[in-house]
Amino acid sequence: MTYSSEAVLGGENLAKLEALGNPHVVEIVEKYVKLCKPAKVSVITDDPEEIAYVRQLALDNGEEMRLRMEGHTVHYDGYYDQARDKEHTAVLLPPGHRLSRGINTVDREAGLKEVHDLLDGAMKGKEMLVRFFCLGPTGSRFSISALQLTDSAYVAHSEDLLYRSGYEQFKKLGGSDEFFAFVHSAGELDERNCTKNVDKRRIYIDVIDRKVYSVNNQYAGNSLGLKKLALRLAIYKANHEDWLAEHMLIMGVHPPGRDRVTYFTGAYPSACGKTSTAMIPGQTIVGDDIAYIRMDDEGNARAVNIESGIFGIIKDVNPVDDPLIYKALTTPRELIFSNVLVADGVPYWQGMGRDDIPKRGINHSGEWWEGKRDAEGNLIPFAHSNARYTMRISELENADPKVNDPDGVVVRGIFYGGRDSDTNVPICEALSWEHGVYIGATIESETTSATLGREGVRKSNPMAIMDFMVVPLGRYLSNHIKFGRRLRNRPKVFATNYFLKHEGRYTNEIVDKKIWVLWAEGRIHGDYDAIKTPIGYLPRYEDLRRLFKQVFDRDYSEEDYNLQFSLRLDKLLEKIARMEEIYRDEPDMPKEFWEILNQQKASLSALRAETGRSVLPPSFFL
Ligand code: SPV
Ligand code: MN
Repeated sequence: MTYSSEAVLGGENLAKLEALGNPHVVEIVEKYVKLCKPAKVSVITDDPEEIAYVRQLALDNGEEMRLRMEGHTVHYDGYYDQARDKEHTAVLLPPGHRLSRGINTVDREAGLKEVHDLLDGAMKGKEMLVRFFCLGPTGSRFSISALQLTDSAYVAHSEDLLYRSGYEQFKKLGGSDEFFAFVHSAGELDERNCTKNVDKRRIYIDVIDRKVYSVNNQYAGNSLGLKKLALRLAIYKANHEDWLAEHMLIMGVHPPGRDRVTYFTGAYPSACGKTSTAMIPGQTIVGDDIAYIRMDDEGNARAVNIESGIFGIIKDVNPVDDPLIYKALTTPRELIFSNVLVADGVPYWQGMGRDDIPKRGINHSGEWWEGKRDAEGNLIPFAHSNARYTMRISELENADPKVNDPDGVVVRGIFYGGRDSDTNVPICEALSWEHGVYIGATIESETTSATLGREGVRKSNPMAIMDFMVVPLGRYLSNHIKFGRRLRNRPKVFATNYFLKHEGRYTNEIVDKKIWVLWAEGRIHGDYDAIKTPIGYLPRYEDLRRLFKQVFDRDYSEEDYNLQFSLRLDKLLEKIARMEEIYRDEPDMPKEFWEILNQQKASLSALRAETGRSVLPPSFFL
């Protein structure tokens, strides 16, 4: 029998599509039904019953399994599909275009052909779900509509937890093609319902046509169109307009004893404390991953979280370090665990603070027992270090009341941070907006043994966004500078470092980030003076001492302060040298970047010559 896409799409589905009054949507859906050849299609509107159908489908088709706790399910990605696949993710590049070093590209025509060949028949025997979402609060000038086609009910279910439904919002497009579209197929599945042909995994981004094609994968960073795939399209759009699309958290900071809230955004590479910053006890969370930022009529920067949920790293979530998330993960609610160990319907993960981890169970490798090795002979840990949880932000006690505000929140401060064991101080304030952009551009992060095998390898990751970059870096950084200059009320920028070490040990406790965040908030309101140094404004000992006492009832010693806030001149100069090397051949860098770099280099070198040592207490500047 020949395949009839018309028959499969059917009258009811088509009627739902046509009700949108958008011929582009109908065209895309028809095109990919014809190509992917699903056995069944379900167009899902914002109707809760239809959304519940998707959730049930993920259980029925075995992509998710129920856990003992009500509402909890577990999903497994294939053993080799546990993280974003940078190698097979590429921007489709038209002839004559160039991107920066480090950004994967493939020729647009060739890439389109390759991925369409892979999608041909990819949904045979499966059900295609057609979903409509809104990136950002509905009815907001920030928001972008998104169309998702996928044969994975897990993907579609995750998107229900992570994004706002957008079928009705699509009607407001008035037939325009100003929306993002994502075509995903998990491809052929194995007996565990995991993608079989991961070697044919491809994620191709077509910024010209505002579409992303993703095939032969399930891990959310690869498969969920609305997450990092949409971020790439948004970065392109923002950089051709006048706004910012960023890999940033958004949080409300609430200083103790004061009746005010100050909103911050923050960029940190993966696994460097972004979610845990947004979740600092006593503060409120707007978002933990992606922000769109625009200027309002008063010249403020305003941010919205384009998501409404968290796809968070579960490793090290325990009652001491992440009490709110831990509580959410251990009480009934709609929640998907991924790649954790399950025994008797109970999930276990690394660093959860329990010492009764079972020696057998099911994990990302299938049936697991202590001592099990993979095909390469490596011991398989009981849970993957990138195991995750997916849940709605509204489930959290500390959800900010403005989470769904169509006007977003006014951004008064921006944090940048990486994993840095020996160079930067725990917190300092940029000397200017341009210096703030420089701080973001020079983020470096050390790899952790959990992810890459070798610990402590520094990688440059400008604005923590390099994995998603689809425009030349120089252009992106110039746009940042321009964006801030247009603002009447420029956010203050802060560099954080939660990972400073001395003689192999962290100089701070995990919870100390709360102090840095509160100090930054106070700076915005003029509560604290600061010490001006070439690398930025540093906190004064007295202010931190008082904050530590007030917040943790801890005596913060001057000795600790000197250790943490000394300028490691040699290390700072080494970092500048690395940046010179990395950026030397980068075309169209903003001139401000080089001015600041050269200025810092000169001041730090002069200090080095003057003091003759690599460590300098900040009191030197008083
Ligand atoms: C990150 O790695 O930055 C994440 C998770 O937020 S992923 O969806 O994989 O991008
Ligand atoms: Mn992220």
